Amino acid sequence: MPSNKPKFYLTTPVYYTNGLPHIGHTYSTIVCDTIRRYKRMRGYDVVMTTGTDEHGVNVERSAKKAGVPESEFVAKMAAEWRALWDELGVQGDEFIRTTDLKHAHTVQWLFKQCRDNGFVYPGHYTGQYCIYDNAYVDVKPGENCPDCGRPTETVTEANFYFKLSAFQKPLLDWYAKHPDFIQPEARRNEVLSFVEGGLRDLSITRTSVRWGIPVPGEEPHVFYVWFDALTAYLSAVGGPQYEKTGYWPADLHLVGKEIIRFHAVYWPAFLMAAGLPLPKQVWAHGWLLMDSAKMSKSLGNVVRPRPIVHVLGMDALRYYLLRETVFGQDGNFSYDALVQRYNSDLANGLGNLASRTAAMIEKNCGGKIPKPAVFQPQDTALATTAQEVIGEVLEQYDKLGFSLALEEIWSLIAATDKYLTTEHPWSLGESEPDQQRRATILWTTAEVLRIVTALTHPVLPESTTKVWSLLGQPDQPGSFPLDGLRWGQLAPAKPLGKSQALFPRIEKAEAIERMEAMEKEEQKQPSPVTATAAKPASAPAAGGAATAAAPAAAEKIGIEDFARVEMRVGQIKTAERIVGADKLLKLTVDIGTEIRQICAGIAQYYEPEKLIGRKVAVVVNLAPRKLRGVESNGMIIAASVGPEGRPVLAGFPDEDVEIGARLK
Ligand code: ME8
Repeated sequence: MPSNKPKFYLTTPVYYTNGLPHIGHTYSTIVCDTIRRYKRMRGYDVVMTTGTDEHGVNVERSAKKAGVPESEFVAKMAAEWRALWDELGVQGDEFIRTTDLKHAHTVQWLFKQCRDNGFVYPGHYTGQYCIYDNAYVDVKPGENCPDCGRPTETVTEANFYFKLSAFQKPLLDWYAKHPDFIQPEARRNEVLSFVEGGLRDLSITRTSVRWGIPVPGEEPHVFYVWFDALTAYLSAVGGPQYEKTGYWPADLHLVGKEIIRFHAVYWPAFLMAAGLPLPKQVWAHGWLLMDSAKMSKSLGNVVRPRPIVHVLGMDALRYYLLRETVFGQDGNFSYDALVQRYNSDLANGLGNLASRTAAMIEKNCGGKIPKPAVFQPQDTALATTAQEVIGEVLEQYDKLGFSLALEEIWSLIAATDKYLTTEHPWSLGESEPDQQRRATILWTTAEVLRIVTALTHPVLPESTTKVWSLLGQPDQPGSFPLDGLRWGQLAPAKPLGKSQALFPRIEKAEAIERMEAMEKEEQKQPSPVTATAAKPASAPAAGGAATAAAPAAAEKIGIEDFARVEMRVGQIKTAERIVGADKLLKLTVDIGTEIRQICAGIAQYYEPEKLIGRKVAVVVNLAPRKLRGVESNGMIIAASVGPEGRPVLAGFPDEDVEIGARLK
């Protein structure tokens, strides 16, 4: 049955698979899951996508290091990411992997739309590339990446360009017309000034990378990471058939602030070029810091979510992350603050209110929700506060103001604790008026608890489900429509449900010690891939372009794979040594159709002058690259002989072969 509810589609970033999740990734995912649950409770038909970004040089290298083919590496890592989100109660509806076939088709389709509309052209690019951030960076050779501080590499390659420069005005018009497109305000200003400063065309394919989605008919080009990764948002909800699912355009892309530019500039430009609808909003949150630095795998200052969940429970982590940091700003992580919040807000706050309310109703009202009698002004004052809190919390949630929303809810809990202290129902006697007064107080308290439970459910899904059933409420709190939440809906006479432990108090030092010990154990664990890897990966075929569904490198290849390597007979025209590179010779080689410059690592074994006129076997469709700063456009085939790998040039001693003849 098609749903007639309004649709809401939101996404987390698709995370790199060359590492495992830390609580920075967990933060984005938990926020999305909270919004997803909240929107459901507001009557939306919600789809949330998360997933993994599995292509690129980093994965090639990590897989090689682990000694497994890339496909095996990413499959194991993606499974780890998925398992963790399950453990954290994250209810992602779609888990997209960029190695999924449906994703490859969507990327290829999107490229075709952009190309058919005249926004793609072939070219060459040389630049400094940061393989860790998968981006060209604006620095000189030898300089480090300005974002992450790690070394950059000089890359020269043939590629396809996307005419980003054509979108400066359309993007600025779009931002002006949709002032909420980029959030928060500071990020919007940052993006505006970047776009106002002028946009350079963007390289969207690579020939130097094997592990990627092939550009159809243009092999060995594979798609550049961002053209590939961003498209995952669309692939997850129908790709080319997005109109059938009805979830595109996305309502919200939630990302960390370091990737706002890709989402707020490149992505809308790709979509405009393809004539597709644009997402409604991109929200860039701040970073979780550890000792004032961004928590990141490369800095090694990460905290993993599992030890926290094991010691304090998943709701404690969710609560801490959403309460402690104002959404949009950076926030420092500390175990001390985490346990402090757990004890004060969850154990002594919500947990204590729930258990004492249930215990008093159990003891005084036969375990059934009491029927209130006459309300006193102090009861109605609390009712008014609760009703106001409902409105304010919904407003804050709508603005993603989680910490303010939780603050409001906890102020209601504090007001209720105070109310109980002043009304002290435990000191009332057994007279009829006393019993009636006690019933009114306890009903009022239970009603606050019901409201608090419904309002906190998106953040604390596990514990609120327990409180909901403790209050004898039907179904799950997640199916309660928040639009209809009002004071006074708690029906009397319903028996209480089973009492379950919520947030047992914990000694701070002991909790921290346990979490830190587990964290150390986790860090010591081998990667899930190296732990089980058995097969060594073989070296990639020269010039071959692996596809997303390509067989593992160690397996046998089909003739069609071999046919991709174009080898021809070439004749060496000139040969010279390269200053500062004692192993390399710079050659010019006639390959029949053109003269190529090729560098060969044979200087220690061949005199340059003796090579002139020699016929050699040349791989001619290899992407150009620089060796010691000298461009090499092809590869000369040589046998590698003996333990030191002495090169012996392959040749044609039996017959005078024609220059340019193809080797098969
Ligand atoms: O950038 N604090 O993937 P990624 C808060 N694959 N959030 C953090 C964080 C921290 N310290 N560290 C990571 C990529 N994050 C690309 C995305 S999307 C089409 C492609 C979160 O694995 C935050 O959401 O590096 C950040 O943007 C994301 O993880 C980066 O994940």
